[in-house]
Amino acid sequence: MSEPLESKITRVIVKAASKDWEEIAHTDVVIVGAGPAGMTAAKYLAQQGFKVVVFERRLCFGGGIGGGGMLFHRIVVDGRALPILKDFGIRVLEEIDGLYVLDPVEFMAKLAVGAIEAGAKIVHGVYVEDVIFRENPLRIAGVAIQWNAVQLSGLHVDPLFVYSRAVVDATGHDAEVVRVVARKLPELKLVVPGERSAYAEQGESIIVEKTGEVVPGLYVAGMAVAAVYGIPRMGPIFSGMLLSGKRVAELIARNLSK
Ligand code: 48F
Repeated sequence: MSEPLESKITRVIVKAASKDWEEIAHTDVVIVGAGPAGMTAAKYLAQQGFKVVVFERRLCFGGGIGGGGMLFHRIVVDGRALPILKDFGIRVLEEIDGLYVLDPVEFMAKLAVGAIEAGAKIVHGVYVEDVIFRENPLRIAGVAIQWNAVQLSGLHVDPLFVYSRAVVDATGHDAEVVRVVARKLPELKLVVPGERSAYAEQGESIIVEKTGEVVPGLYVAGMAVAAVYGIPRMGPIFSGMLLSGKRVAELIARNLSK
């Protein structure tokens, strides 16, 4: 008797996924969060040949993009982001008063396509709950992961680990990974003040300047930078997110190639 389709579906999915996870277990770069900063970093790293995995706790990508500005279905960037939009094939709908208007749905879809086609792997439904560290000298060497569904259920289930040469906290406004490190590795004396109230022009530029390595092996990009350094928020203008994602990719590529 030939194998019933039901058992074949199960067997094929588990076999293919297991093969994938064997690859994921040891990677070059783990990016936490599939928002604009994380997906931009993923593309620019993967296209240089680095093995990149993005863990996203939700079952979709885009982070804060999808809601536009207070659910009005448009977002904006300034001129600094145009070369990055070009790299991803994202269209500018119009220019109004020096700001370039984008469709958020196209924006998030094409960021994801760009990252995936460059070779990055985006894994949905996975929550990063902790990091791996090594001593002498102290460095971050990967993450502890859990199914987000397990995390939400409150069940006590031990995580699995992914070892990596670099970890990027691109978790947005809460800087979740850096906060865990600040709490669990107190010898680092990290203090995470949280973002400041809105001052869009300042936030847009300081976030890009401060993007980088917080602790050896642990980098921060996007709004997580604002939380780590107490930088003002800027609302639905996304140039800083794209530039921060690209900048963290350049820094990691340089450090890992040394
Ligand atoms: O929040 P998010 O879009 O961060 P970002 O890339 O961009 C911020 C903008 O969207 C916007 C803004 C710009 O002007 O103010 O808010 O810095 O994307 C962060 C993603 O990380 C996921 C979360 O679900 C979201 O999709 N995430 C957060 N914590 C974890 C996580 C975690 N511990 N594990 C896995 N995913």
